[in-house]
Amino acid sequence: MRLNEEQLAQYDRDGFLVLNDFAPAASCDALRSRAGELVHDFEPKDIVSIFSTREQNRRSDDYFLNSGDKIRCFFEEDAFHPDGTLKQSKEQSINKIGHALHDLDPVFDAFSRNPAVAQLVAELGINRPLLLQGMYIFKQPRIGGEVTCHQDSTFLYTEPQSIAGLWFALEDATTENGCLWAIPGGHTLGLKSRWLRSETGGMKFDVFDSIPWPEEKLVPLEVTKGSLIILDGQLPHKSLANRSSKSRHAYTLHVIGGDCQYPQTNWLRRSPDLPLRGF
Ligand SMILES: O=C(O)CCC(=O)C(=O)O
Repeated sequence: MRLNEEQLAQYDRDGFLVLNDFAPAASCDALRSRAGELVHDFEPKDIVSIFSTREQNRRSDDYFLNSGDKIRCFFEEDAFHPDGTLKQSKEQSINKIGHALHDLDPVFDAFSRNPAVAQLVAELGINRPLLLQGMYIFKQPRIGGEVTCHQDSTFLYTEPQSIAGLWFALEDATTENGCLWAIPGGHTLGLKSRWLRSETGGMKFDVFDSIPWPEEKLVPLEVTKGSLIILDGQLPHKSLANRSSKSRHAYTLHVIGGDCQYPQTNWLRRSPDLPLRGF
């Protein structure tokens, strides 16, 4: 698939682009099935890490901060009863799997490095692309947590800004089950903050602009299974909690330009044994 001039202009103007029917249903199902196996094999024991965008500082546990070059499962914030038991099955309690699925798992590797994805990234103008982050998001029925409004460059920063997020819908995503919302043109508002490693070992936010997002401008990006949403790294976007009985699985791949500087203060680090790779 080639992007036409109108689509490129749209991406430039809005900071996002929706491509319907990008991935065949069978490829979506292959990822879903593989994610199911990974969760099945996941033994929580005493590893209970929760993914929450509300409490980024408190949740900055080592299990999360060392997951940039691993495959790890994170629970939904609402997964547990007060006594620590799960409200739903383990399979319906995981918020996401991250963050090196694209390098460590053959099924996700093949999907991520499909020539159609490589061509698309080239057409977006990302030079010497490197695949930085591969993440599977479940948005579980009833307990799927809200992802508050943010810019991906806050968390994955390069100089100059080069990151693009590829968000693949593995199921239909609607306002009912927690689809993405975005502020058209919001990528031109500037980067509001960076989440970075502090000198003392933890994480901190460097805030450049504390004016709240104009959330009244958010529009829902309802898409069907197989659709791809491309997100500029500076585009403000969010997703609401999923209180419906349907899941909303998605796979996201974040790509950066290999000529850009990737600061070691970013949370996502790779061991020298697993350097970043392109397509
Ligand atoms: O899939 C979602 O609900 C949100 C994902 C997102 O915002 C992100 O990965 O940056």
